[in-house]
Amino acid sequence: MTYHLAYMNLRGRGEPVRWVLKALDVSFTEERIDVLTQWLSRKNEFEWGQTPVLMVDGVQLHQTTTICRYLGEKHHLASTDLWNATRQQEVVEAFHDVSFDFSLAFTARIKQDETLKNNSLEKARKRLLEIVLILESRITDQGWVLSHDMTWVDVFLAAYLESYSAYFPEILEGVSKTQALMECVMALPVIKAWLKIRPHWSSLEDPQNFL
Ligand SMILES: N[C@@H](CCC(=O)N[C@@H](CS)C(=O)NCC(=O)O)C(=O)O
Repeated sequence: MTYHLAYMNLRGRGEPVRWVLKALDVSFTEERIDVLTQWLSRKNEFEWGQTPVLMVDGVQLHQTTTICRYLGEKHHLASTDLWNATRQQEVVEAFHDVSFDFSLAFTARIKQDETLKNNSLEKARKRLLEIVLILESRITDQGWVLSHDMTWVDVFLAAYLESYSAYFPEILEGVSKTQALMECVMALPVIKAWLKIRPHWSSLEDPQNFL
């Protein structure tokens, strides 16, 4: 089985996929497509015209959460209880939905539409403050989302939490289980190693010059 990830030169929706691939310790190659200079000429190569795309033995698999769930289940880093897995997926989708507001904000920034940028970011911030409370209530005493053991869902959420909290650190205030979950995933040797070598934020999404 070969894995090849195609994504933009961004963290964005690619980072959860990268973290899940790393946590599974499977080998994969990655290409980073420059969103400003390469994307438009490459878009047609992708069946659904979007990334991230995971090439699985040369076949394209689209949709961030679908890719991560497939990887988690395939490599046994997943809940085997259908109801728990489904309730975990609720949390996954809620956090993934917020990426839409961030992408709106990025596009608005490129188009120099400050109003849309600020409105989208504020929508993301408010939503995150709500959904982090639901996440907190679903973390078990063992520290994972609706599970005794770590699953791909924890890795996926930790990746988004780490990115989102770089914009809005307040989303981790008062939610100690959520913060601990993120830190436990970040302490995995493979993730720790990735955090040391991964490319810096693209200037497009860097929280330092974004907000
Ligand atoms: N629902 C899709 C959304 C994918 C998406 O919008 N990807 C963006 C990059 S983060 C993209 O490819 N945008 C370029 C385009 O739509 O032309 C997913 O979860 O993967």
